[in-house]
Amino acid sequence: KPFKRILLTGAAGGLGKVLRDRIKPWAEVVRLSDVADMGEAREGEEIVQCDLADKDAVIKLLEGVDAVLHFGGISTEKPFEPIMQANILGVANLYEALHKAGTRRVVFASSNHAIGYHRTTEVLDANSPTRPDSYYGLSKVFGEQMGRYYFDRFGIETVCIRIGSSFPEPANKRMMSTFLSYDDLTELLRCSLFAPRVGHTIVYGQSDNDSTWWDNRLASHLGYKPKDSSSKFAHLFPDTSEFPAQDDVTTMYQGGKFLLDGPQY
Ligand code: NAI
Ligand code: 15L
Repeated sequence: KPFKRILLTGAAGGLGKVLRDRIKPWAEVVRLSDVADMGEAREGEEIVQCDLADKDAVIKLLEGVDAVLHFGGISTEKPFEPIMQANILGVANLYEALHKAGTRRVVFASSNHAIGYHRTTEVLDANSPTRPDSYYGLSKVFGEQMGRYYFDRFGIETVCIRIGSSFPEPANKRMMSTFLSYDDLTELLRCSLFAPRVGHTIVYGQSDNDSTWWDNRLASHLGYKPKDSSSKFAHLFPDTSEFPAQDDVTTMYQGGKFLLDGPQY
């Protein structure tokens, strides 16, 4: 198998559960971590339950790890304090630990909420300015920049995937543009782990949707070719009224309903 050991953080989460079996072909050992319970270790797995905010625990967690899929952390808007612990301190601990361990590559589950304050009438690429729509989005910007700093300083490579909406199917009309199928997510992770050189790459995690706000040409070195499209779910949203609706911020801005929240300091 290509890697001796890869680490998946956030293994008890929605995407972690989906990925647990799918990433097995890529490593002799898959180390799974989360602050929540992950059940028993199965064949070819190691389980390490810990809080990303616990520096000593994270330093141990990274020992012997060749590559990281970093999906752990808070995944929606919350007050600043918990975001700071899990997503800001957590990602700082992670990078320091992987530098100590000699780990060479990270795939970071960033989010569209790093750019959520851009309008849905714009098309963005990897060079577009970040425009976080929440403390959550800000913490993803921090994570992306942590990866950039550790690449410039130490040559540790990171692919930041600004995931759109990765669920079994789109839940609303916005997600027709942001949808990322589980198969395409898996393929994007595979490309991110195995492309020969990624440096510090920003890529938008989206399927081949008919409507898109994101242009991935600047990440073409990953070789990612999505196979799915949200179009097969179009029948779920028969309402053909204008999108974006000018009186509805959840359709005017890419971050959708995150625009309605916070900040709750
Ligand atoms: P989730 O909330 O289901 O999973 C996140 C996991 O991280 C949970 O199991 C949680 O226990 C764990 N976690 C939280 N705080 C922690 C801490 N302090 N220490 C250790 N573990 C901690 O979220 P989901 O949907 O599985 O997302 C996974 C990752 O992908 C997240 O980083 C999220 O921000 C990102 N993402 C997901 C999107 C989606 O559409 N599902 C869209 C954009 C980004
Ligand atoms: C995210 O970053 C969240 O983790 C996920 O729960 C969804 O809200 C997604 O973005 C989205 O924007 O649809």
